[in-house]
Amino acid sequence: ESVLLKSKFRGSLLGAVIGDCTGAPFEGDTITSGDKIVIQRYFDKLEDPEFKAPFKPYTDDTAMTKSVVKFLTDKPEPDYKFLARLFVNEYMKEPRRGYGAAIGEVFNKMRLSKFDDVFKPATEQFQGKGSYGNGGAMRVAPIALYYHDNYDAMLGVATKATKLTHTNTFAIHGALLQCIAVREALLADPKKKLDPEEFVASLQEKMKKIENANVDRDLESSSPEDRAYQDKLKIVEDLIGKSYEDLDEEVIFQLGNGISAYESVPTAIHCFLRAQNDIARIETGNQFRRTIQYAISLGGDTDTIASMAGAIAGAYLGEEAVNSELIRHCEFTQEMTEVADNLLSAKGEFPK
Ligand code: R7I
Ligand code: MG
Ligand code: MG
Ligand code: MG
Repeated sequence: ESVLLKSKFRGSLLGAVIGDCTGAPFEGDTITSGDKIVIQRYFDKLEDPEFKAPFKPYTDDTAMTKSVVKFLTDKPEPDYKFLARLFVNEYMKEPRRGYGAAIGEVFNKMRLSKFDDVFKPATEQFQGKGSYGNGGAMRVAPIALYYHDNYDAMLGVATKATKLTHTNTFAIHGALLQCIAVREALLADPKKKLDPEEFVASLQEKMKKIENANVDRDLESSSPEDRAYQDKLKIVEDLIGKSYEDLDEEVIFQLGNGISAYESVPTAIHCFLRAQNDIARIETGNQFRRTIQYAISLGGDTDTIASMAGAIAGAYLGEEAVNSELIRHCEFTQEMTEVADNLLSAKGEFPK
């Protein structure tokens, strides 16, 4: 039992960092069919034991994910001021890790106010509407792993950890959806074939509860759509099992591939589900690689969508599914394995 959990914790955090590192060179790109061949070769090389090259560096997605792990492992109770400091320290140390264009403002305000009210700066983003970026969702996996057996605590901590930087309802609900997806994947038996319809149905039911609860009524929200993610998940459901020629374009059109949570979290979930089966022009027998390679082949916010899809796939499949050459070619993967183990042992030490 705990052997499986250890493998799944490692798999999920490795998925997050490998998706980030391998996706980052393509961020913002529109991917043509020629580019898909390039991406196929790129992954073939990354899996080749003979291939020598400097590792692929990680970006803000991983920088913030590792801070979230530290927040969970280093304190007996959730301490959001501590998490804010970790985010800011990481950002000050390496501001060129590809952070979202607006988030530096939040960090500067936190620092200048000496972390007085760490939740305030995020509320001031985008004329008080709060950022709808996917920055909350991209770093949420450790919270799903840690709190997988305490669902309500998981949602509470994921909400607050997101609100340090993102207060728009779309960003918060997107982070919760990603968190729930990682948890469901963790709880699924990797030896049994996953039922995509069942997986989506469970997410739909949970998002319905969240979107109907209107706990966020008091939040400033740019567009208070109460069914936003339920509707997106209906599209994810409708896409299951489809495999016609223009499917990628349809996925991009209907689900999106952008930096908003709304246009990336449902897409990441779709990538995880579609990669349960073979995908045309993605030549690999490895489901973990297929998930990440497919996510990148959609273009747009490739590092983040691949990172989120990788975190879900890794939580389902476990560490054994991850090619060791792929691990070797990405930055911070060795450390992330240790960090995953710390996260699991902290869970025993401080049962929150
Ligand atoms: O969400 P965030 O942390 O960015 C994460 C993304 C990932 O792709 C990373 O890999 C990295 O590349 O960036 O950072 P934010 O700056 O809060 O949000 C990202 C972007 O979304 C912003 O810089 C804006 O371009 C856009 N955005 C908005 N635009 C208009 N109105 C977010 N919220 C709004 C808005 O309300
Ligand atoms: Mg990034
Ligand atoms: Mg970027
Ligand atoms: Mg990105």
